[in-house]
Amino acid sequence: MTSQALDEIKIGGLGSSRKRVEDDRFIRGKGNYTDDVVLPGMLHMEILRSPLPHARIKSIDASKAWEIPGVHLVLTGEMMATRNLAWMPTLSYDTQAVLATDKVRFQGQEVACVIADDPYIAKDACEAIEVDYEPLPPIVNPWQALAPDAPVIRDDKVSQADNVVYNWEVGDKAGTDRAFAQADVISKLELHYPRSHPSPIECCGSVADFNRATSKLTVYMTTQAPHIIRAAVAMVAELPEQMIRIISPDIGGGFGNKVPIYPGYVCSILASILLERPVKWIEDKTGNLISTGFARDIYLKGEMALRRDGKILGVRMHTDADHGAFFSDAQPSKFKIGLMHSAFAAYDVPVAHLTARGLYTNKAPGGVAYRCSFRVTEAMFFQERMVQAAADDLGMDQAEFRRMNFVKDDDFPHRTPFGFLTDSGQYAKCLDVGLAAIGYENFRKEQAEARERGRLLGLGISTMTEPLGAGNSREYDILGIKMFDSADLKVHMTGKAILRTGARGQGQGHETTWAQIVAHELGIPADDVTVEEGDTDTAPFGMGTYASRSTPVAGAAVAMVSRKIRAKARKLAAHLLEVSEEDIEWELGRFYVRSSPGRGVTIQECAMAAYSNMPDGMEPGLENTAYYDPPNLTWPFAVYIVTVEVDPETGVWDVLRMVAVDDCGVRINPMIVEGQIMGGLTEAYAMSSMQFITFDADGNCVGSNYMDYLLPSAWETPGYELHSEVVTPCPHHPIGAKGIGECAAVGGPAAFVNAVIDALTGTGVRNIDMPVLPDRVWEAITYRRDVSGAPPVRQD
Ligand code: MCN
Ligand code: CUN
Repeated sequence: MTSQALDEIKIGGLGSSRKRVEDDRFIRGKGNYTDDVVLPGMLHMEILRSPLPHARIKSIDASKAWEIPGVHLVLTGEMMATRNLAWMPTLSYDTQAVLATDKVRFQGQEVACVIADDPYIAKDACEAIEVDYEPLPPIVNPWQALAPDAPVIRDDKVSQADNVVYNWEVGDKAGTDRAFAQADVISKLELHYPRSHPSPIECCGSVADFNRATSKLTVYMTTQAPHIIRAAVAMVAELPEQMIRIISPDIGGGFGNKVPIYPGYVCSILASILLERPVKWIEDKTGNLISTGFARDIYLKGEMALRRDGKILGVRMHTDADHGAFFSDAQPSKFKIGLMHSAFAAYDVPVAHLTARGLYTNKAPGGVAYRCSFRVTEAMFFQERMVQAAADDLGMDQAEFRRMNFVKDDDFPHRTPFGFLTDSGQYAKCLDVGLAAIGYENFRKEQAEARERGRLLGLGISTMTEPLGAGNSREYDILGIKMFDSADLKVHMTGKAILRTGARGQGQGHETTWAQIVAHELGIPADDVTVEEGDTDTAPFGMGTYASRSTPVAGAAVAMVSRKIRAKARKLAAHLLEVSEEDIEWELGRFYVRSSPGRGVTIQECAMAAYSNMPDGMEPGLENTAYYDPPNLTWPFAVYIVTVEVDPETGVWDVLRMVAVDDCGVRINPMIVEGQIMGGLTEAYAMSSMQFITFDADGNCVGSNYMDYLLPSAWETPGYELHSEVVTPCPHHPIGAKGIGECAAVGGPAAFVNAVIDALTGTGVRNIDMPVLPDRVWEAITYRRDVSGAPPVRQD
């Protein structure tokens, strides 16, 4: 008797490059985004934003706005204050103004809201509001924030006498000092990782609908974490949690931008409660670019203690992070600077010390989220730029220096210098695959020859390992809510199923890939499994999608709930086959009798029996829920290698080739994984080459539109050569998968910058801050000096 197991690839199981089912509606323009939601009697809200970065509000006169026909409500900070809603708590234990009362603290800050019959009336009415500002000096970088005579931005907080948000440290200071005392060579580098913005195609928005008759509040909103919002609304607005329904419909890209809670959400909810009508708020592009979820904006002073032969003896890092006016990081770790201390996790560094300082400035709050796993992007960028500088200082080969210092394959589990526990990886193998693909030795020869003819070629290597997953619940929580996730699977009598999770995809393809895990575990074809996420009334409680945690946590829950279903189906099979459960074997899609493999029942037959022919005493139905609390984070690894040619006359640089070797363990859907990598690499290329959103000396946001803040089109985007041959399954994940959603955006930027710096070998230039714009490269080449990108930008 040969096996009757189903062909896993054919049913769309693990490893199948199944087409994305959600794309069916997306490419037909049939997605259902927040702005598509239209409710009877719905009103529209617009926000009046501050034109000034720092000013005292002397008065707000909204009387002219109230007089405009079609205006239903004007909300100001003063009115919010009467309901104790002028300020809201942030996820980082700070407070943030919902609508400004005392001062405005960044350009674009929310000052008032108008709710009207349509958005145009609301916008006109916003312009009719008269605000009398008394300008204060703006602070646009940490050095200004630290100056002894700096104005205190957060004078609303009694205990705040300066502009320091936090001082934090981790590692072994004394041990690190000893390592530096013994070093043959000390390599130093100062860097700025500039502000960047996730800029999803869809901006933020909400439609709040409070029904006085039922007391139910339904909010459609662009959130990556609907259950957290429900809990926050319940706690802050003191509404009963079962009366709150958060629906996160289709999301047009999140990239971290849709993790935080924004004033617009709060105001639309309050307006709906006051007016007893649905209220829609849809942010415009400039509003999105100037006021929401910035990332990075952090400075590094890095030092490496090195032995002459190339061994890293110790690492010292100090970071100054610019958090803007409110510390509103929506990140789930207990660490003030997120997971910055994941730096050097892939290298065998005996001892390290990190100090981190956070500063308030007159900029939009942010600093944390953008395809990042919470500062890991900065950690890996700093690490790989420092590693390149160290190899250069030692006169060592870039690849050799990395290989020599990598954690070895048999050194796992490995305690990183800052205390994480990594569990698996094949770092040297990934590097070898990358070097072979790019033709490393050949390129180095070509580079030397080209240089003799005045052509500048460069090669940049970057590696990354990322702590992906958040939780486990022991170490990760949001305001005390533990980090785990969930899946709920209902198998109907005809063998079709619906799966819901506590995650909320924003384009990552969850509707496709979760069904593949069910297919792998149960043999139910993926096409027979509908996946639904984002509605708190139907989905099991979960922490949402960020930190590439969906596969590590919710994806694991999908496997676990499928196994629960299989365990019950096995009992049903035994009943149908009239044998005892111990005599039953499983192969994909089918249970059979061990002694007589031809006698079997399919999973679909078991499903039917669960509703029509269950054994006496068995609870009917075939449904279950699993909550999954992972024992550790997952640790994917990647090597990115870029070659470039720099034009010495203009500073323009072109990417010649880019090779990416990603090891994210078992791949559920190889095509989707490749899409995630290509998207991340494109964002990395954009950040390193062209994206410029900064502040001038007067605190004006430069780059608050897509003429200035550039998104690369297919024309600018280089081609990528992806390699998938290194697979190190995650030892603790039920299907061996590790996260992938952010890896390329995390590890990519340093590869591009390292390549340009490598092309300038011999000029003495050690750093050009991102974005590595042609004029910066030209300046570096012409004046043989480093080029810093720290604001305020020069006025010349
Ligand atoms: N996957 C897989 N095999 C693996 C790992 C993942 O097939 N070994 C699949 C997953 O099933 C999922 C996708 O790849 O369909 C991404 O999975 P995962 O790495 O778990 O990441 P998340 O689903 O948690 O997505 C979050 C991550 C983050 S934090 C940002 S930011 C980001 C990113 O995803 N935002 C995105 N990628 C994005 N892609 C799109 N299109 N839009 C965004 O907003
Ligand atoms: Cu940090 S951006 Mo993603 O984790 O949503």
